[in-house]
Amino acid sequence: MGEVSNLPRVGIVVGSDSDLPPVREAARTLAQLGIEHEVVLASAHRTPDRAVAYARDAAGRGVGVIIAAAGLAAHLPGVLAAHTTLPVIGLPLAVGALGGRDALYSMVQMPPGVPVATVGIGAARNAALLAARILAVGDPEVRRRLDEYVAAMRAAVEREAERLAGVGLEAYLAEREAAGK
Ligand code: RP5
Repeated sequence: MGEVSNLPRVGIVVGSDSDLPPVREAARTLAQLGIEHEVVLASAHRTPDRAVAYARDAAGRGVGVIIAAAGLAAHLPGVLAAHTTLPVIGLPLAVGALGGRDALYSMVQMPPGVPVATVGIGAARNAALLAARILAVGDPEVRRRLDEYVAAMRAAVEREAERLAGVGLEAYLAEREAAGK
């Protein structure tokens, strides 16, 4: 798959470098779809000026969607959304004593007027796929790649369903375990 564009079209913003491992799957999914992206460290609390500057400049730099990942009292997506009209996808991370519920609620309960589209706790792949779906509205090449992605996913499940029907539960589970799943 070649690249759709050389400029980053999705900005993945994390609140801490400790958030980088869980967002890796978002970056990999975007790469799989050939969508240029950048990963940026900017905290709403520790480096608020940096976070605001990123949000203000993003559209002018060609970014079309922002994914904002954070844990705990996760104000990052809301702060970014307050400083841009780009779509912002909140990715709550399972950090700390509340296992990500705090981050989820911080992101999903935005005041009217400043929306954040929030995915599930740790759902990095869905965040990337949602960003791709948003870009696909105005980009047939991204739409084509998403259609291919969905077709491949469907084919994989069809193969699993046939195998399960063929060998039965116990053998299927043994194979699955042997494959390290
Ligand atoms: C949040 O606090 C970050 O998004 C991170 O998930 C959490 C913990 O940050 P560190 O203490 O690991 O830097 O702001």
